[in-house]
Amino acid sequence: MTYQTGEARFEAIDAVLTAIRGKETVVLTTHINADGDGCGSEIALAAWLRALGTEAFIVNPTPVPQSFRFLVPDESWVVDSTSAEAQELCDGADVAVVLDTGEVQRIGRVRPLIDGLPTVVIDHHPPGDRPIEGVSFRDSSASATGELVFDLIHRAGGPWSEIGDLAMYVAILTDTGSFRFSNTTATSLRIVAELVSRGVSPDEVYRRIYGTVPRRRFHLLESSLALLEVDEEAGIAWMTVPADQFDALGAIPDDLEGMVDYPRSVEGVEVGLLFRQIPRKGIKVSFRSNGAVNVNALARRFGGGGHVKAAGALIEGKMDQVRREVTHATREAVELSRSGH
Ligand SMILES: [Mn+2]
Repeated sequence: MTYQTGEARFEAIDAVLTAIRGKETVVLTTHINADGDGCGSEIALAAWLRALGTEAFIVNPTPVPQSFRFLVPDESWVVDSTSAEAQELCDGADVAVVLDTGEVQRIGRVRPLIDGLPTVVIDHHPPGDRPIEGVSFRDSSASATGELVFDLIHRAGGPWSEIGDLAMYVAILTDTGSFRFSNTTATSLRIVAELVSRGVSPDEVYRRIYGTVPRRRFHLLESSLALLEVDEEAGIAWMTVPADQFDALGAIPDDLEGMVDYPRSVEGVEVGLLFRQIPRKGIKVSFRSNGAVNVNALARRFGGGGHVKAAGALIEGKMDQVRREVTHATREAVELSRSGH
């Protein structure tokens, strides 16, 4: 666990503040297929930097998902990483900040863009095999990177902004599964309490994120649930997203958000898995653990990674074969945990 406490924590925050404060242009990025925490953290930090007079731009390896576009106050904040403008912007920037990941391969096409820049990492994932070099503020005990951005702004003494408060709230809300997952701590709740007291409306945010589900998502869920398999004895369950339905419905990766919670939430299940075929790339597997099994370690065996209770991997091969191998390894991992190892 990378948990910077006491003085070390303040030193890490101060080093980040020194690296990004008073700069003319800062580029912010996050991991491929940004989630609520990735988007929320970078928008909150961008809002803070902009309030201080810094030109802050978001350059992500993949577009900001539709469900989090409402956080972007102005389209000019976001620059398409495939555009010539992005290259020009990065060439002229003072520093790059990577949020919600610390791994080189997770920032995809943005990596060459920021290669020559001093880099700052703000992240709550356990460190991976290919860490991004630079000044860093990491804390894997934080529920969300949004918490770390909050700490940073707090240490800096503000300024706080309406958009920043909303973005940090969304970051923590989504990464804690609406304050249900085990990463929800007194600290996360204290932070969101402060955000709510400053004006964030939990009800409004909830409707914005969870009350605007495109209809196709229910059809995709329906056909995926039809493929739910449970091995009660082994304590594992898995679901497969049918590729033909995914295409026929015009679904996007966003539509799979939270789907792995279905197999995970089956009574008696320790690990839930979701399988999806990605054209020309292989099989994307999501791992969710109820606590006994470290799925970060499990996913790493297949070239992936993530958190102890939530991880993913992209595995080359055919669906049947990958599913067989992964469910086999998962059964073993559950068995091992049950035998007390
Ligand atoms: Mn996160």
